[in-house]
Amino acid sequence: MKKFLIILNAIILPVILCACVSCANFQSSDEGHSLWFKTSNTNVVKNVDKSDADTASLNIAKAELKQYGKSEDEVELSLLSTKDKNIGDQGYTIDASDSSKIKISANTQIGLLYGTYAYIRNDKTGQLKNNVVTETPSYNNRILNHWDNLDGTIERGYAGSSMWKWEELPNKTRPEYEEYARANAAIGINGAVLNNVNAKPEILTSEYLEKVKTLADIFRPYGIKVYLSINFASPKHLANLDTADPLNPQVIKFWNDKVAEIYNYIPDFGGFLVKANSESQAGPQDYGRNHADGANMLADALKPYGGIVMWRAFVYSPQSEDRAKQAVEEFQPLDGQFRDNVSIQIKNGPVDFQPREPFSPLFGCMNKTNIMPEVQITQEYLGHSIYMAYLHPMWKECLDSDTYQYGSGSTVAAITQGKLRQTSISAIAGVTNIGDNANWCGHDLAQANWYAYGRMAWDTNATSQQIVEEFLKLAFSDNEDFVSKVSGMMLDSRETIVNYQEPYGLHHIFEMNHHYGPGPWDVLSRPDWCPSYYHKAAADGLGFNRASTGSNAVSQYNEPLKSLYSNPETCPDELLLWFHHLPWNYKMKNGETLWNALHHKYQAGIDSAKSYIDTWDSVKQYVDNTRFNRVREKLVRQAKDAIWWRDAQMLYFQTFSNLPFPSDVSPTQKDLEWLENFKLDITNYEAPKIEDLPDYKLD
Ligand code: BDP
Repeated sequence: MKKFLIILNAIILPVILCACVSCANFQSSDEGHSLWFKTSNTNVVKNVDKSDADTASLNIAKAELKQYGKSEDEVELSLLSTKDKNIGDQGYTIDASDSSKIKISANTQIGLLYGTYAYIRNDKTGQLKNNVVTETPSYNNRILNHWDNLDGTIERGYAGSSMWKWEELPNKTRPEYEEYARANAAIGINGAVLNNVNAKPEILTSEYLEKVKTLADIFRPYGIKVYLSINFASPKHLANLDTADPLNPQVIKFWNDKVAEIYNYIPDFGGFLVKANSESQAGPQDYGRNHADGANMLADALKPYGGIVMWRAFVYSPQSEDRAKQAVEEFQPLDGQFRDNVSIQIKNGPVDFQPREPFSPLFGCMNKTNIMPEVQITQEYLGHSIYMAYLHPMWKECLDSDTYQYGSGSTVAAITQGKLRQTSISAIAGVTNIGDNANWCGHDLAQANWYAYGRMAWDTNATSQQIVEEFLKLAFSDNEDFVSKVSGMMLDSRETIVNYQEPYGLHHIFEMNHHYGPGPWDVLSRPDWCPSYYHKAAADGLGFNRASTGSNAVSQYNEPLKSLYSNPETCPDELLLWFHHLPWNYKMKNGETLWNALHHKYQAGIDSAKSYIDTWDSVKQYVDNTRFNRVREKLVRQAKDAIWWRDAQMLYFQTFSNLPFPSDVSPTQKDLEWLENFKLDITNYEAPKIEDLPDYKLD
């Protein structure tokens, strides 16, 4: 018997233990639905009493701690009776100096909820410090923009259909609504614009407002306010007025009445997001008025209730010689004319969410107007839900950019957070990548972008590395080998996409119908929708001349950037062809010709994309099979696409450069004629099917 026990100890137990250790590395195969919670069992939280607004958020916080296995003796939540100014109305203090009795305190319930999520996150990811930490958010309003249409499609959405089942609401709700709210609260997101910026007037009918109210009621205990995108011509569609002129008394009355109705349904409604006079949307310019006239009319209607207007600066017209200049041209002259409850919502770059753009110069030239950044979480220009692209480095590049508006240190983040001048709105917006797919975001690793957006909006100083490591530990595994390998490839992924799609400042060279894959040759009805408008490939070279000899877009930047960007010798390599048109044999800083340097960047992109497959294979043991296989299939496709991009761009450019491919790059697999004739049959509401993509081989 004893002998048997010894054998058991020596052989069998280690095997069992070993099996359990490797079990611990595996997540339950829930198709990634549980996001950063590791378990989709949310019953404890769902079943808490949320009927009383004064205790609902606190009850959720308590339930989260319970679900995490902590008693009230181990972690104490205290609502401060004397307000602590340093904490504000969203912040919290975590006192972990005594690890047997953690104290979380805040001025508000929602502060306690955020503190609870932060405590759990820090504890799970090994970041809990044995001291007292107070945290407040970088931006007060951390908003998701859903580009969801009322018919269930999502503009530029690649994770299925809209989560909002309008046809079922308000009578039927889905568990996902609350799961969504919880997932957001856990990363600090506190606002959601529910519908597409290309808005249908119907969203403002009472029928829809009742549905919106139902969602708002579910989100409220999690601290999430609801906002709506509006169609500027709504008074014409909904009230049969023959105008939507913002100075017309009947139009003003329409909006005042509508806003009163909305607040009747939703007392804490956040406000409106407006896309006006952009891409055929109605706007004040249709009536000879300007953006301030339009925004202020809406702002006045919202003001008594505390609502805000987020007025988008995404404007361009076919007449403009350089689309990149138009936002500054239209908005800068209006600086100081906007109400204090208006914020101008500015895309990170001056064109349109390209894999790399310089920051929009509009961030550095408004002195008396609230402005806020808009980033894109959905991967419209970065491979939809097929490419692995961790986007935090791209957004942070913009937020950390120095505009020099008030001297050195005038970063986009500091300006938009109101650190350098008086502002009355502190907000940031991110266009979501969420749909009704079981894993929410299409690509399992694209959840990292939703996560990173929330964490960044809360803390703009957190590094890309810290955030991706947190995500991987929370959503996959905290195994060190796994985290270091996968975070490495994710941190690198955006630059890899820049390299194989549009290196050295090239931009907007997509198949223009759906923005997936290359289309440098595309010809469309509007010149500013054609790739050739942006790359300007010709016998004499490549790139857009935005220096003083060209469109002079450089003049919209403050010194020293204006001089730096003006001269190709000092312009950063990564923005070279954004600002300059240069000969094919232009000598680059590294001594290569432009032609060869382009080749080598594409090749670097191809090589990195291929290497991600090996990296992923090397962590197979830490990932459940479902997610492992799904991600792998996409990584393989991404590497093939990298070659496709190179073939298309460089063979097309070769028709102008007439130069040979260098001998040290991998061979092309398709010819130009084949590539030009290849067409993907998809709309701007879906990602392509992998089997429909060009047949490429990886060696
Ligand atoms: C572009 C998209 C388009 C959006 C537009 C916008 O291609 O679908 O409607 O931005 O931001 O990137 O309004």
